[in-house]
Amino acid sequence: MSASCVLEEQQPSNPYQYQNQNQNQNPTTPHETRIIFFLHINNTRILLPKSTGTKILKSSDLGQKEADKSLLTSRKLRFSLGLFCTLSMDNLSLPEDALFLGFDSSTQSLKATVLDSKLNIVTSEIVKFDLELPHYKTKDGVYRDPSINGRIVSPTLMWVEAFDLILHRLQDSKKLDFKKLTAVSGSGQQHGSVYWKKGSSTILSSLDPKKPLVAQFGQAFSTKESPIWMDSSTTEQCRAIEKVVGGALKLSELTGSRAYERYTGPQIRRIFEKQPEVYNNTERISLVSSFFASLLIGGYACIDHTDGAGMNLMDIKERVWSKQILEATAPGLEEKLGKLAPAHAVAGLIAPYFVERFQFNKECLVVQWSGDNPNSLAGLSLNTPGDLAISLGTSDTVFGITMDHKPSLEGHVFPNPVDTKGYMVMLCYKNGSLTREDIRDRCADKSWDVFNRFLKQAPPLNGGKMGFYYKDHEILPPLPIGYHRYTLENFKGNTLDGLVEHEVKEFDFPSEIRALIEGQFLAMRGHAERFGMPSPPKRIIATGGASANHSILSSMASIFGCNVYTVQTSDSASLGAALRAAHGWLCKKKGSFMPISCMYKDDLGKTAFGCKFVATVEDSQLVAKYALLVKKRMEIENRLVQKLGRK
Ligand code: XUL
Repeated sequence: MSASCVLEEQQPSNPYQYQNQNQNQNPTTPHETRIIFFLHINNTRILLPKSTGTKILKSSDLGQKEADKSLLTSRKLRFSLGLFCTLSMDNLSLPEDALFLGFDSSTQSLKATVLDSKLNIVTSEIVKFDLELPHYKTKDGVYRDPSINGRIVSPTLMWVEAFDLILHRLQDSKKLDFKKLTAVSGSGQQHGSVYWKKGSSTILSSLDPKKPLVAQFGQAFSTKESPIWMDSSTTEQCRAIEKVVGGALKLSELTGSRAYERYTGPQIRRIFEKQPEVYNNTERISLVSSFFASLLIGGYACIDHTDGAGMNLMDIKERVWSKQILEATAPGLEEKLGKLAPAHAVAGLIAPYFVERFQFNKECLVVQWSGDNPNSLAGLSLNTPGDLAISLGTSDTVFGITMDHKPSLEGHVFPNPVDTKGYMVMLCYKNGSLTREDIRDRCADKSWDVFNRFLKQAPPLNGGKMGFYYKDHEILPPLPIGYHRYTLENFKGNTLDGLVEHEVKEFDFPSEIRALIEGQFLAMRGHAERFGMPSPPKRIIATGGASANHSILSSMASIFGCNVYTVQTSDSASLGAALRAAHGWLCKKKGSFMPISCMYKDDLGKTAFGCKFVATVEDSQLVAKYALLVKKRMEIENRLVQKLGRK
């Protein structure tokens, strides 16, 4: 291999990046002068774990033939790909006719994507829960419990039946030769949990291939309803856990997040308190991700480090369960959780059930499943700290990467699923696509075409009309259900001085639609800046259902002040899972971790992971005006939180 490489040593582009704004630090003082390393292989720029960069520099300092000394002094180092690949690829590649399968078990559907060894999509499938499994009577894939404020669950068995269905669909489509499947992995909605009844490991390990899965798991769960990420019924448990460990910031320092209602630890504590018989009758607690991995290996799979960080139970630095927090959550919990494993690790071989029933290759590896947002990070090949991803799905999320964990009272830090050293940072909004659909149905005749027409009809900045739309209890900010609308009198976009806002009952339809879309992005930008994410980002990669909507993406570009890109499929989570399946297989073959970016080789553009440019900043003055609106919005939002927010 003779491709040219450059090692670039760089200060963080934004020295305040990921600085915790909640500790009264002086925001004008850079908190560190840490150096990050990028490796350029032909046209691909890869963020290296700090230690790898240092190692390469050291080996070159010591006189590696490949090193170009003159560039070393200018803080750039040229060397042959061979040097880097001794640290990573060792000439490993995927077998030519191998296939890799990735699932995504999300709130409203189960999806599957198959990749070939060139990382192109072979086929994909989807099962929509409400539509195709109507006997579970879910709405949006969930039950909203009318008797308990904020309680939202999904029927665990529905996920099992959806798995039967999607596997049969893949088989019937004849587009997938199961024998060629070399590895499979998956993505699950984060935080959701499954409670395996005592004795269920025997059910898992002795599945009868003549029967569907759903017929065999009817009695396997100690509660038939899995709490999911939309649940907000555990505020009391959150405060109690934070109190025991020394406060919200302390918990964030330990686990990557302060206590959040949807996080699995508070959910487990609630089950222990309110349904002790369920807790006592449970032999294993899985996340949605490790639950599906368990089905595939016919035994309990570990929880991976990345999804494990969405539980408020894992020590994020050491990547082990925190004994102190386990004790603060529920007794005897460690035994019920099993072990943790890195996201690239192999969970096990495919169970005989799948070999016999679907003709999987019996050598097929099951790579650890992880959360949906971490899988999206892999699917969007996000590997540069200045880039942000925005996922517009049932939940909206904003995420990026960093090499450090700074505790904060807002947002989340998870281990990076495709880099053993780095972290993923994220903000999450509950009012995503379901709220957009609610307003589309009410104001735009249930039609996206009408919605887009109205969005274009109302001018950018919306003549000073601003809305806050919470169809469900919001996560960020922690506000209850409710819609709040304001008009900013005489807003010209030049100053906030003297600006007065008036609360109003309603807007005309075009203004309502623009207020919703602008409001969602203004909030994201305001929170992202407060959390220390890059501002403006170098670029945004958008994904999720609404990323197919150009009018929405063009608003995103104007509000964030940067170019917006998308990838080939809006389902980046199952795509990322298929990529991680291939990555896990390579790591297993190599016997150690290798950077996932080595798999793209020279040309990301020839794979399913190439990015497509979709929207740009058309008017820089508009970006400046939006900056003022962000400020105003945060002011109003703070007041709403003071008045109505969860305590
Ligand atoms: C992330 C979160 C949601 C779910 C959606 O913290 O709660 O994005 O992962 O599936």
